[in-house]
Amino acid sequence: MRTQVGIIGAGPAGLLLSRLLTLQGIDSVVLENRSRDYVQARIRAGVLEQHTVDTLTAAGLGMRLHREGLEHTGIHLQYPGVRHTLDFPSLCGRTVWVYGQTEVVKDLIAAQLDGGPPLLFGVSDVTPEDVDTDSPRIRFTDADGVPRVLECDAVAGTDGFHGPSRALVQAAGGRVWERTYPYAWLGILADAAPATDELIYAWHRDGFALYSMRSPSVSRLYLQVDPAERVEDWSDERVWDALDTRMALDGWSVNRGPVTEKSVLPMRSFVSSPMRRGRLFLAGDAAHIVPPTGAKGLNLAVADVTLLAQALVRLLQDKETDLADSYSDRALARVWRCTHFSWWMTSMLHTSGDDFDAELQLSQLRRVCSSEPAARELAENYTGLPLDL
Ligand code: FAS
Ligand code: PHB
Repeated sequence: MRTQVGIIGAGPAGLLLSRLLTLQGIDSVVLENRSRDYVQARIRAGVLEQHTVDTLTAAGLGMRLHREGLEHTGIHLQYPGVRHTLDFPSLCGRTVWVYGQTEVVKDLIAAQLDGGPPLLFGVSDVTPEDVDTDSPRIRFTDADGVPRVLECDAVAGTDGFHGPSRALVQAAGGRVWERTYPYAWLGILADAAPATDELIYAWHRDGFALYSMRSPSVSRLYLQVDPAERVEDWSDERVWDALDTRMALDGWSVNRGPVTEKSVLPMRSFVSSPMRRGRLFLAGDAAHIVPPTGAKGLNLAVADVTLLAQALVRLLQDKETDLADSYSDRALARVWRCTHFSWWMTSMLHTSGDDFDAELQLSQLRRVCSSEPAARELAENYTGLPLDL
């Protein structure tokens, strides 16, 4: 098999990269080790920055997003007795959209399978080789158990945190930064109309709580828990009660309903540098992980592949290496900005049981809720900064 860009991983990063390359006349093949159903069912991000919406729309993938997505003009920040609204258009002139990552991936896969480049599910033993040459290849076993070799001009490692690509880059020298947080998120999906117009980020001495949603009839909510907590120790009743406690406000309560999914998500910050080795380029979770408090993960993956698509078109069509050579530095500038913002939001909102920390967090929250410049800094980062910082 031969293609110009071999793409490992059919998450948002790999699928969008393939789409963007196709629109520029560059052919690719996407290799995914899971099944289509598995990939489409993974419940993950929910908030899209405007540049993500614009990128998907420009790539011809915005129809359902504009029909079913929910445009949001702000968030509520809450601490006991106060629920303060940050109005994004007045603070920074931008909005965000609520449209589940599952839906983004379904739209990307549907477009790929409707006349797009090859997308192979259920592959195994995926091994990139000769990435330090101009003729790398990817060895893999296809879904029928047949060993294959995909000859390429470039390889995109969009295989997420547990994929094989990052290790290849690290083996050639590079470094990683990692911070594991002393808490996790217990997330639920519920068939319940959201009891709020905007997302609620709530600080409470018992722990952080987040009220999000997927549609006018489906709520997505999260609770800060100890990383060792087991899902089976949290009955639906216990979850709803904790959410009501942590987001309590006179005359208001969480809207309950049948819980359809419940899981505990670990929280870490992780950055791997550089995001390139020869003709192997990393993008998305393969290179970085942010705690989901800042709603950056998916949007950062989209920003990476927007830059990477530009670099690969320049390299493979114009035979110019300038954008390929600057890709890692340009991408990492945004990665560190989003890593800082996600750490800052997480540190401000998640309690440690320490009273000194609590006073610092409450002071920071009061500052953001009372100072327009402080609120603007949050709004600009949350709604998404320009592609090139
Ligand atoms: P992905 O991990 O989505 O995709 C990588 C793909 O590569 C996967 O399909 C995987 O199966 C495949 N792969 C792996 N190894 C392979 C191999 N050897 N061969 C072939 N294929 C291979 N972000 C937010 O903004 N908000 C959230 O609330 C949020 N919640 C999250 C919850 C969880 C449990 C997780 C894990 C992440 C969450 N994220 C959230 C972050 C998430 O949205 C990621 O940022 C996003 O999925 C990144 O997309 P990709 O880089 O494409 O990686
Ligand atoms: C979600 O809807 O899943 C979501 C929203 C905002 C976040 C994290 C997750 O910060």
